[in-house]
Amino acid sequence: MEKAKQLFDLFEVQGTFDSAAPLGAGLINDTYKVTTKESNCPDYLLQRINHAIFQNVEMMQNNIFRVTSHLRKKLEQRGETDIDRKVLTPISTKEGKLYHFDGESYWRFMLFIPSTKTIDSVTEESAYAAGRAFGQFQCDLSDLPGEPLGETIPNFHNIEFRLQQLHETIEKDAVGRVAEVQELIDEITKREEELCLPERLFREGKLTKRINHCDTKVNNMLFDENGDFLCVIDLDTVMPGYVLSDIGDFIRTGANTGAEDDENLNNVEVNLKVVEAYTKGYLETATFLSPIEKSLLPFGGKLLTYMQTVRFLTDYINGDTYYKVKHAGHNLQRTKAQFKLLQSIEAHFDEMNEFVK
Ligand code: GN1
Ligand code: MG
Repeated sequence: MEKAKQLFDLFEVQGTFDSAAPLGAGLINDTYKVTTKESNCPDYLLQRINHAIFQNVEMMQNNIFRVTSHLRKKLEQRGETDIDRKVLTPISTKEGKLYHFDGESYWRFMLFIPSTKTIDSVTEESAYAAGRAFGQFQCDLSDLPGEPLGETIPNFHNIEFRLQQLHETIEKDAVGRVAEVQELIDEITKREEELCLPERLFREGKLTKRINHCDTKVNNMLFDENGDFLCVIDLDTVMPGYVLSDIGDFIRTGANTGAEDDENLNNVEVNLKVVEAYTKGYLETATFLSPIEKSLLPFGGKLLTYMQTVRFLTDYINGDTYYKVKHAGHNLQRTKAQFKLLQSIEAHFDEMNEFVK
């Protein structure tokens, strides 16, 4: 609390600090809501950036600044109202920097968007809205002027790289967990060739990189009191990648009938209605797609679910150094739930492809 107050005074904020309280369910950064005393001053979102994961904070904050400024301009051009609730607003320090480093941690402030909710499970309606929203997001950013955005986490959604990390982790077997997960490793290995397709297409010049959100989990969208879509949040990983990432991560999270870490694997299935609704919304606004990108959209769902299986398993074998965990087997539980979802996607893959056609 004392810390939050000290930080508050370093940033270009309005009003007087009242209180700070933890907020949200992110697996990476620590987030607080900072409330101001005055009712006519905004509240703020304060975050401690996970510097072990986001090693180039300067680059990340610059990306976010460029992206939010560009999105704001697009909203203005469309004559939208209530723009402060439809795009994030980063707050700079009194010295004009987009973050503050206190010698140990990196901190940033954003405007808090009032009267919103996030959702953890979607209906067909909200999936359609999300599809439109993320399609619009990519479309709006497709003409971002200037240099390409930086890769805030190099090779973030590069499946060849993720598999290489997994194999190195298996080699080391740092905490002796490999034997226990051999079956899962075999399942992953069996699919390597198939799932590395986008990287091959990229090398052959058939697939391009565009600006992606790269963390299109359902809970990274804000809705208003009526359940209408407002704003895409968590822009830390906005960077160049394949459009498959964004539809894929949405399918992985929004079209899962269970939880990402569901203990009961019977709960976990792909919800085809949600896939269909999202795809429909997305194709309406993502008007820039090439035929090959379009045809690979369902593959995106498969790829991102596979990639998350690989990433959770890698972290489990590595002794849980990346994701926050609630108990010792948490990453393994997540791995199993993601793998179950992958199997369900595989079983329904033909139907998913029909939606695009
Ligand atoms: C992390 O921070 P959060 O919870 O939005 C992760 C994503 C994973 C996700 C799995 C920077 O996202 O890539 O898909 O957990 N973000 C980073 O839930 O690694
Ligand atoms: Mg997030």
